[in-house]
Amino acid sequence: MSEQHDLDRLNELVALLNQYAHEYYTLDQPSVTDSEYDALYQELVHLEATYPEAISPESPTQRVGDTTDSAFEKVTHTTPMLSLSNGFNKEDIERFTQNVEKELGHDVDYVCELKIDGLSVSITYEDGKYVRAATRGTGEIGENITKNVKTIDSVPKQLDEPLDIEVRGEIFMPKASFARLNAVREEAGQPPFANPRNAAAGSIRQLNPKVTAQRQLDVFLYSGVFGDDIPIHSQADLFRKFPEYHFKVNPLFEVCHNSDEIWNYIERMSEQRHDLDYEIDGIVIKVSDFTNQQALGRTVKAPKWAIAYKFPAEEVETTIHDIEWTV
Ligand code: NMN
Repeated sequence: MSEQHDLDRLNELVALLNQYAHEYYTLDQPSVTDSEYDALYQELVHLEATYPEAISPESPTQRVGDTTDSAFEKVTHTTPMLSLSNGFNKEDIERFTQNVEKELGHDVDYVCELKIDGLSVSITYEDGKYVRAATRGTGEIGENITKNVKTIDSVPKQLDEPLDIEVRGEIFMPKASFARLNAVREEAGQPPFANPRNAAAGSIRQLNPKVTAQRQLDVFLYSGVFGDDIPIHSQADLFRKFPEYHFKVNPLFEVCHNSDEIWNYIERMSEQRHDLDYEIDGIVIKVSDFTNQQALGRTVKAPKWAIAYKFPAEEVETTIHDIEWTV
């Protein structure tokens, strides 16, 4: 293929993926499946590696999410909310652990956790009181969804101690709530939601929090921004100690020591995933120790101390093009 052909394709992919990101993040109406999006994204990553001078700041590889032009008030994140680099097979996981250990010069503990298929949220407490919740948005600026997140029962509104802390995690709709919601909608002659992620995103970005309150959303928290007054120094600490603060975490995390143990966790969870009462789309692997995380740093859009393994597309995947969308 000629260089011009490659560059034309590169520009075409930037435009196409930006359109898909807008449909997915802002409109809550994706027109392609995640696997289709991920395959095009990887094609772009490879073209940009060959032609680094053609990388534009508008490229989806250079930015998080989509622009936030919705009716919601904007919130500036004090610490950016990043994306995660993706992996698709055992070799990608091995490359990740090799890079980490080469960069740090020693072995490390990793924490494996389920990648919940919902939408990221940041929740801020001041003096122990729930004060603000925001979507990830562009990673720098999110949407203010304080009133909507307040309707989720598992989100504490008052902590036992007067702490200043921001917690982050994933809002999702359990499969049972999703089935009930769609049954009610069909009964009422309304079009069903396509999947729990889409239903959760549509429900949390309602201008009327009373609608959100009826949607039975839930949350799993997996990170935080806090000071030395909170004795959490690693991802493993965080998962063990968050429940003491009434922050809900997913209990199925495990500490692993190498890529074989990580792959074993991935294989076990791939088998169990359909028995869970919420949807997951992969496994997140993080270097556990916060000092090691800091030493590794970040790329323009993702931490270098974490990777998201994405499950392969399933044969029975719904054809997204046939679904009528609504929020
Ligand atoms: O939002 P982040 O953390 O960057 O995650 C990206 C993932 O979100 C992608 O790997 C993809 O699976 C999904 N996504 C899907 C679409 C779509 O149109 N189906 C668009 C953008 C992102």
